[in-house]
Amino acid sequence: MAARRTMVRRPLATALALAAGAVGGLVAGAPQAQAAPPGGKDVTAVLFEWKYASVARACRDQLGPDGYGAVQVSPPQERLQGEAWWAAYQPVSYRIGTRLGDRAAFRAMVKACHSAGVKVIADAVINHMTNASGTGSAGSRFTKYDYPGTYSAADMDDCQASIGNYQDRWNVQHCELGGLADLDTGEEYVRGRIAAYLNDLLSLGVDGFRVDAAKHMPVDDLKNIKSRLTKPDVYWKQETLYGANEAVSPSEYTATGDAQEFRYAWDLKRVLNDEKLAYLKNYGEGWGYMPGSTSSVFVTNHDTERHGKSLSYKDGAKYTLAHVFMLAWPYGSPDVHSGYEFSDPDAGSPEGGHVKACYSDGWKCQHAWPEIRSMVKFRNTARGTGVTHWWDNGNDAIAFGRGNKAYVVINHEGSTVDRTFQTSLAPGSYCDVQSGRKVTVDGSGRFRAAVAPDTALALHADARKC
Ligand code: AAO
Repeated sequence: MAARRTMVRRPLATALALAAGAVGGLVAGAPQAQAAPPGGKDVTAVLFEWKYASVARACRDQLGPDGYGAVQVSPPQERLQGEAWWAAYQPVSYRIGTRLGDRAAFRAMVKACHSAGVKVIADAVINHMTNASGTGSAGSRFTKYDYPGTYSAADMDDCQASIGNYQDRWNVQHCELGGLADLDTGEEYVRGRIAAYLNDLLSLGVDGFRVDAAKHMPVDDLKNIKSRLTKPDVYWKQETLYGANEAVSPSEYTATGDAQEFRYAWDLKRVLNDEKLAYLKNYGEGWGYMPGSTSSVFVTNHDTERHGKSLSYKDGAKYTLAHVFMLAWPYGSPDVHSGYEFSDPDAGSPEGGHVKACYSDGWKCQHAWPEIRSMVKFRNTARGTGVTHWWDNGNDAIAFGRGNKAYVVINHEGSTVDRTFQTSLAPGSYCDVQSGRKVTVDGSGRFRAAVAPDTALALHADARKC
């Protein structure tokens, strides 16, 4: 359905130079995609389907003070009307206006988060448009393939069948994901229109994007679109599910930014449920995952917590301990998903996205759980240090240090682990940020502790007193 393609293609070398030159940033040596939102704090809180006014308050009262580097907000573009959360992934136009807030609310949220030292990552749905028809959340009329003022049928991709074969690259990248109207991102007008939307968000102060359904767009198309941005080095986190023997590989996308390593979440569920924490000793590249320097990781996201491929808040201590591990372990750049209770997997966020208070109306506020929020500063303090003094009991109790900056013990056994741990920490008193208890490290870097079943202990150089 594409109009004759008159795109102006940058020679690959130029695009790579642009991409490489632009994304330099955090990784020493060869220019790499950033493995974190710009700046020295690499933990992102994903406030899933939160109203922007509530996000602003969270930035001020929680995320900033707790040391989160960024907040990821749900798609701001006009969407299907309706309460189901997945309406957010059915774009109607690139106008900013949804149940979560209008342009003014979005702008105010970015300002408030920046004032709190928190960067803003917008979830960007740019692979497709809705397959429904009607009036959108900002008042635009539309039908499938015709979105007046944004796209017409000529801008849709060449295949109007649903994706049915992940072993066929053309099928995955030109047909319709779940029947959603696939945009021809190889076409000049579409590339320009997407870049204009992203540049509009950049003009409102956005610091990065979560690129939805990235693997359904050829890397070259995304490179081209990114090169048109007013900030080509913007943080670019791509949703790319790994699939064994699939035609499209997530690692292709690290040429333009970070790629999400889904196996991290899927395998963590298996290890916490059925295997041994001791297996985590080489977690990351040692398990065949993509390089941590350009990988985005999470324990769960809004899809996996619903279809069961990862742990979820319903898994209790396993879920909490998985977060303690993720935030203490130096692989990748972590997202902490913060959602709401659900029994109906389609249910939208409570109260239209308004968060009166954490732990009310069904809001889970995982980002604020003491065991999780305390590990954000642990991670920030340990940044740049390697793993030292790994210990495990051959089963479900592990411990490891991060240079001379931090040390963590994670006990997923059914009994208390009571022993002396060897660290590289300076002697003195520390606060165990998990329990709030005082721990003393002796002159040889050792401390004795009894760590109860399904709990953790975490010390770091910036928490000497409780
Ligand atoms: C759907 C229909 C619409 C309908 C709507 C309402 O498409 O026609 O109107 O329901 O009934 C979300 C919902 C969808 C919903 C959509 C729009 O989840 O149900 O549409 O909103 O309302 C693929 C994509 C990936 C995508 C995922 C859902 O690659 O990008 O499907 N995720 C994003 C968002 C998601 C959103 C969309 C995209 C759409 O995060 O919330 O959808 O914007 C394999 C492939 C993956 C593939 C999965 C699922 O994964 O590799 O690429 O993801 O299958 O189809 C093993 C395998 C691995 C497999 C994995 C599955 O690990 O190794 O290969 O299991 O988890």
